[in-house]
Amino acid sequence: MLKKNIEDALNKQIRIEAESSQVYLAMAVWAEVQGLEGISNFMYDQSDEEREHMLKLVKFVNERGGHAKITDLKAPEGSYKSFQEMFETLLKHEIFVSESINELVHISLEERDYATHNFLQWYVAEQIEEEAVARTILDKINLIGDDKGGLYLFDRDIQQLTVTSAADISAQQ
Ligand code: OFO
Repeated sequence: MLKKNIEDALNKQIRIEAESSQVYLAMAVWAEVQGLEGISNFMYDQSDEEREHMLKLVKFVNERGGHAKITDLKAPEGSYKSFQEMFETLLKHEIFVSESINELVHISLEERDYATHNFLQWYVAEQIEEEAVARTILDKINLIGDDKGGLYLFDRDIQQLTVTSAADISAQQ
């Protein structure tokens, strides 16, 4: 059975993951409107992944005798001055999510809830990867700057880039 404060903290994370899905969705839509299909598809896929992160938490809370809360969500920003700004926003957001997961891990240890602690390890690893991918993309975008041709090529290659960096990261583990 989940302790109340653990249940509340997990429910807070459910909301954060749902909001993350919305953040990526808003970015997917914006990139699509700008005509950059590769970036847009990447964002749509990430949005689905965030929904899965949320569902995993929902199932865990319910399986442990809690009640997962489905709440209203904060609307994400829907437009950006540039792709650079969009990816900066994204990296900041992922850092915020990592901090939130760290806080949850901390609470689970304080409460000696080792089942929750164990469950959260998947999120810890996932956040390392998501932050690394966001950083890699931002580095590339910063190099490209305002060069339209560079952005076009990047749009074509983004899927490959993220697949490669995820593979690099798992090879390091
Ligand atoms: Fe759910 O990992 Fe990103 O935010």
